[in-house]
Amino acid sequence: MSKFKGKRVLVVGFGISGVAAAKYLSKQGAKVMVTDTRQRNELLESIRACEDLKIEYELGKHHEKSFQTSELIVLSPGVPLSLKQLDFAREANVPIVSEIELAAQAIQEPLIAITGTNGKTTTSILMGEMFKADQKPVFVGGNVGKPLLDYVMEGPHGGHVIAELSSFQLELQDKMVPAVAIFTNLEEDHLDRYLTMDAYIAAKKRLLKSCDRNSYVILNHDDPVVSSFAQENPGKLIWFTRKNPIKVGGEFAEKFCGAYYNQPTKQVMVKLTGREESYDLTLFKLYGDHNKENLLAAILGARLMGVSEKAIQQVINTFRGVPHRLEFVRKKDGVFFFNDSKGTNVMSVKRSLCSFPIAHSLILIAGGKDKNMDFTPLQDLVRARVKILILLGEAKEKINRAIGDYTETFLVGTFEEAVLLAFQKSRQTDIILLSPGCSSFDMFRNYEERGDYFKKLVSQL
Ligand code: UMA
Repeated sequence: MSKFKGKRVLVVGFGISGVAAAKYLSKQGAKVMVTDTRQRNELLESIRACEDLKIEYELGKHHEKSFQTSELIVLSPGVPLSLKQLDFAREANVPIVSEIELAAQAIQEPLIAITGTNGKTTTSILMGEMFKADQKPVFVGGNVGKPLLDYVMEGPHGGHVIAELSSFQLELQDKMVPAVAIFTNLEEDHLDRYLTMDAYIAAKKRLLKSCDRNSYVILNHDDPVVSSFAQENPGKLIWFTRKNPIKVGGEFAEKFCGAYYNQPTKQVMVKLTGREESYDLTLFKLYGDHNKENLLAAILGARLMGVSEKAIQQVINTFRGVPHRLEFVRKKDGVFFFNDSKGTNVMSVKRSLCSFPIAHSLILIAGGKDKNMDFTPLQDLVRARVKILILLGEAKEKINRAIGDYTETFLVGTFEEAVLLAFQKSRQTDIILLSPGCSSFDMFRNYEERGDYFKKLVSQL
């Protein structure tokens, strides 16, 4: 019998994650109540997804009493732990878990968990493609958009589970023991939720702490914060780096176990056992050094879980990228349009700006909802690479104060104006790049909706 049978469970937040939790628990016989600050008419999609289940709703507001009287609370990742109603639950000793934690307790298959500030979605999807190319069953979910509980409900595939995990999802993670844990990089993000960078890093580190001695821990040697995790690593340490370890020298070179990019030959070299493998990147289509890092991490995860060299090379040759991450949209009158709507923090904008050959002039469209970010680190790059900066959204004034003086800058009111102005100001071979550096929630439901809208406007030009 399910341990949830007859239990009064409160699901907080009724988005993608909350719907999966409500469905799963209801099917397990729990008495599920869902609470969301949004009104019924704003949640119709979620309600429809659960219409054949017996679920109670408390919408428009979170009531303290429901938090006190439940036997279990499942918190959506977007709901902060500082929500005051949760204090009533804590006082009443009601356990608070996440959808990810519920899934981790049910998943029996090897779990490959991927976290970091940037690159985790591309790494997850790229690695998933490698498994598929090798005919190995795989589920790719988590922050990438598919709840892990969907996998549990669909029934096990008997393969591997690749989970992209955000800091929000890791905050309540407790019992998961990954077969592989990957840390792509750690840079400033979500400082509207975490008061300090240390608090953000601590949330990410929960993944490291959940590893045991059998877990493979894959760290980015080129990232100072991530590489410092090696000191606390409980598992088997594997590195990836864009530099040849011989150049780093010392013990790192002698004992190197992992993957690196060999610039002169344009090859990825992998050394996990005595034998060194190489992968040719001549046909690899993704722009930017950061995508080489994502590829290195994906190859390691796939190889450690038994994916063949042939399947990996096949994916390297054919993978065309992930929507909304430096996605090529269209060439119109000699001008190239790229959608990087997933660029929701300053470092990801930086990476995207660095990804294009210097010969192109860039017109950057940025702005959205600020996450308490410092935009000044973009100053030099904007001066060097951005011909025109077009700002919009809630954060436009703040970004303008930080970087507006470093290139010709325009502030606009709508996306339509932004796209039109960018196109009017462009010349042949220019690149028009949407890379907002902010979340989308001031104007859109999510970054996908923002990116899709940008692509629609571009296609109508
Ligand atoms: N809500 C409340 N009370 C609150 C706050 C929110 O009721 O105090 C409600 C909102 O009204 C809304 C619901 O909670 O109805 C939204 O929940 P959510 O924000 O947790 O979003 P989901 O739709 O459940 O999607 C979540 C992840 N969202 C966030 O972490 C913000 C999705 O990541 C993830 O794909 C999905 O679960 C499935 O795992 C998105 C994301 O933006 C892509 N992630 C951040 C990022 O990548 O930067 C971390």
